[in-house]
Amino acid sequence: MLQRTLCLIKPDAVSRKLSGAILDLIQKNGLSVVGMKMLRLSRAGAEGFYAVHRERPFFDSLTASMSSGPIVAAVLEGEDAIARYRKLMGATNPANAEEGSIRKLYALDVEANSVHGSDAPETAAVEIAYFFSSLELVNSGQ
Ligand code: 3AN
Repeated sequence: MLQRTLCLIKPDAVSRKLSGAILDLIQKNGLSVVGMKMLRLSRAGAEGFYAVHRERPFFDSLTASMSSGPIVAAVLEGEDAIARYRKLMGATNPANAEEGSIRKLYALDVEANSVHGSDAPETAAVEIAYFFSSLELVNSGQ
């Protein structure tokens, strides 16, 4: 099934100039970029994005780090893009991430884990709309 998913390259990775390397891995994995921008989230913007985690003990620190510097937001498209990109990201904690995954290669720790990816079609739709209007997305031709 052709799907779209939201990719965020987090401040820890953008600040270490890893955006190009991460996008290269994503594209070599066969996923297409159909929208992309660089922006800096406000604290309120990060809190809105991670609202489902509001009760988690790491919420304050996560939203502080996500608003600490620029991020790259991209919409990825491809067959089974959601699961394929989640596999390419690797486990949330880089200590458990698979060899060759983005988090194994680049994440610093469980919080500064370099990338975000939507976990289901419903969350992908909400998360893509958080950053992009339909006018900002192109057709990959797949
Ligand atoms: P994933 O990004 O792998 O879907 P989630 O949705 O459980 O993981 O967590 C969202 C984000 O919250 C993670 N990307 C990570 O930055 C942060 N996070 C998750 N678990 C922890 C934790 N135990 N301590 C600190 N930050 C965490």
